Amino acid sequence: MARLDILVYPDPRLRTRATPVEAVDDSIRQLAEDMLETMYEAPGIGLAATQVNVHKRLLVADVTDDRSGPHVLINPEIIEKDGVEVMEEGCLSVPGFFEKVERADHIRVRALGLDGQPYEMEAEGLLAVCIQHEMDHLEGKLFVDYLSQLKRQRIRKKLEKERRLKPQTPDRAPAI
Ligand code: GNR
Ligand code: NI
Repeated sequence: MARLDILVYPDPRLRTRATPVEAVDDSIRQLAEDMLETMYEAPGIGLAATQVNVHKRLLVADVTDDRSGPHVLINPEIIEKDGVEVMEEGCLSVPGFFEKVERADHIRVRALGLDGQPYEMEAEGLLAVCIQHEMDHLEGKLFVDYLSQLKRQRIRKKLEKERRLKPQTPDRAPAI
């Protein structure tokens, strides 16, 4: 098990469109496990591979209070959506900001499970919102894209400033 680093807006890597998982193998199962650990530790109710800089179509979610409802969705597709829900959303890649976003409140999703087998699930309320939020990440889309340009720019500027004030962890070790 490993905890992964989460990219923070406006990191351009969050704009990458993820590609389908070709084979559900042990490396994918390990990634899903690491993503669940990272999500629970954060804590968050969902996490898309995009957020940990892996640009594959995989997401995890658990909207329960006691970590009793983990979902792993590989190559997810929404096959039905219904109704409208406005919910205050947050994002681990946009820390500290919460804004209302409108989404479908009932969805039916087809995905591959950790065994590589296709399955379908229905979700409503918070889980439906969460899965739509995660699937947006896989398209390089963030909840701030639904806000006004003014709000989005305010958020971007505050997070850029926080990043400048924070000691930087280099992507690779410096070559001395
Ligand atoms: O932890 C999270 N909470 C949340 C709340 C309302 C709507 C969506 C979410 S998802 C978010 C975790 C995250 O950033 N996933 O990409
Ligand atoms: Ni998010």
